[in-house]
Amino acid sequence: RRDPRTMSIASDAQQMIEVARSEGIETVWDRLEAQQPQCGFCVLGVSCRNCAMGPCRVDPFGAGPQKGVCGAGADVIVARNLGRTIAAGSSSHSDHGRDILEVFAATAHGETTGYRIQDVGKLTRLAAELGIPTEDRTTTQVAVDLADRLMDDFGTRRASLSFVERSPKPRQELWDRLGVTPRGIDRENVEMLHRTHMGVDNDPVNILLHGLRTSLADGWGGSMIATELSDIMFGTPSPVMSTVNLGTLKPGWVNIALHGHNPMLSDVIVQAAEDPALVDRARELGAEGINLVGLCCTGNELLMRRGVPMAGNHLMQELAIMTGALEAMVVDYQCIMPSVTDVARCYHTVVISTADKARFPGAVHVSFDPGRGLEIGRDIVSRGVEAFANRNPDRVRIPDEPVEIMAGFSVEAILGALGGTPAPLVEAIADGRIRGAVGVVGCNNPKITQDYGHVTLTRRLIENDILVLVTGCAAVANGKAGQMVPAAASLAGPGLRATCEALGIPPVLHMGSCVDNTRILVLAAALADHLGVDMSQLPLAGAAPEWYSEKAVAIGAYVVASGITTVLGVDPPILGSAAVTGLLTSGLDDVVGAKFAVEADPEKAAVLIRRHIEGKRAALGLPA
Ligand code: NFS
Ligand code: SF4
Repeated sequence: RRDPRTMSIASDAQQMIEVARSEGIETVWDRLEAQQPQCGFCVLGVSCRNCAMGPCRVDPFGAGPQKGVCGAGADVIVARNLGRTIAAGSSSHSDHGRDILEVFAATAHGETTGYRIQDVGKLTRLAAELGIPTEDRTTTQVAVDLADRLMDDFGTRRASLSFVERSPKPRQELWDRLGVTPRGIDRENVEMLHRTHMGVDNDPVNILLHGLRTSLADGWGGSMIATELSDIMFGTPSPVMSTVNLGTLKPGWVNIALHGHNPMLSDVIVQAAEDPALVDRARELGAEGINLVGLCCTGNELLMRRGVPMAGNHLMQELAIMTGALEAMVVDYQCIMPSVTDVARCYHTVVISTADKARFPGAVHVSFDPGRGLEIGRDIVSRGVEAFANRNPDRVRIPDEPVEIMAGFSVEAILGALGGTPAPLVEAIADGRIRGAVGVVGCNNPKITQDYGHVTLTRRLIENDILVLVTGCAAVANGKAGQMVPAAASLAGPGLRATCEALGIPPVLHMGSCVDNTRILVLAAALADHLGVDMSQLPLAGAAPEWYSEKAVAIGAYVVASGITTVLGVDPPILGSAAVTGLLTSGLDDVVGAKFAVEADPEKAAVLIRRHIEGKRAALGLPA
């Protein structure tokens, strides 16, 4: 059997994989093995089931059919598949953004409980930025107008999304010239589905350009709306200490894991868990209290804003239940494996689904309604508390002690730490103390030893004086490895180390959940504007060493379309088309000033990124 050390570098995961085996419970790694060998046509992207004349596949070796029934060759099929993947990812993040926007609008109209405008300053700044009058007006009036304005961004009434204006002028002009300026968030996604219907857009380059536009509608649209309005409603993050890994579960306590993505649910649950009546009930049942932990991006949202401990990233969701110490797993949507209800059946854990658009057979469904936010939050926490009575203490196995992590680096917090302007960071980059910055983002994927890609790449970058910005599951990986506390500055090269020590910050900054990758865009735009250049000229890069999800593809596409070269650690299913592969990994550089690279080995990816950053520095005339 496979050695658990080849499955994850994290000791909590390794120990729980052994538990899974001894209990005979199937995990994501077992199912990946059972799927071998995975379909070679699909791996290369040359299979199509877009219509009922198919399904079709193109023979990558040239001996069999080179066209589908409709006549589509490998280039069109690969481009169409990629386009649909981008649309699915972009739609996921943007629909999350819409959910936040709807709750924000309802809150502005006084129709919710448990929500309020927490960051009035940010509301006012955002409104002013978008030309909404703020003087002599109430918070409510401004919020209503802001909600209206952003609702328009989802539809077809605008020629360009509101936040496109935030990108540097040369980038906006480039997007206009290429015809990829995003017009409406829903519109670009719908248009992608239209274009990839049989017999519509049969030009792979044209499809891919629209793929960039679709992704930009996420990065500078739906996701950015999610981030900005979450900050306004739940607070803009500022540096906070917390803990991470499965050791955050506490043996004598009611443990409730909040898993999924949208902070609008988890935020009211945090409020409900402080309800003295529920805490008393937990004590009555013999527990010491109620312990909330996060998983995946909901966990990141709570960690960033409230310092809630983080139980783990993507591949930890099944293992968290196997600790036998989890009373409830509360889920909303995205990245929640259907298998969690199967694992929960072997324990006393209640899985509670909350989003009407994401139902899980085997879960208890508590339909979320922001009009009764607090009440529903209490109902959910109470179900977790009652489940404590069913816990079997003999089956409780919590591996490891938690590790410390510092989170909360919003752009506002970073600029605040620098004295309100990007100047000190720009100077540190300009004189070479910091060589550049890299966003290490994205998922876990069982095809890669869990966390190895994130932790190794990040380590090599900081050792070489490159500041690392992390989000999503990449952030959790680095946290578990102890690379996200101020003391981790000692792991960094001398220039980065000195800067971090002077500011009291880690060399790896937690910027939030995956929708919060938009914070990285905003920071990149601020640096570019400060220097009077485009983002593509900056010594920056992106990396998704262990990506798995469609959302990650949309993120990669908008990061590249924004001018930041991105390295993937897992092959995207495009290699069956030399034309598409060539465009993405080389030709795109001449079009948007950035491209994709694929490198599975994080040691080699680090070298590739360092070379790229030094190249950008040289082009700007910065010291070697
Ligand atoms: Ni991002 Fe968050 Fe994690 Fe990947 Fe999933 S949790 S939105 S998609 S797996 S980083
Ligand atoms: Fe086959 Fe063309 Fe239909 Fe795709 S769209 S399934 S390639 S006939």
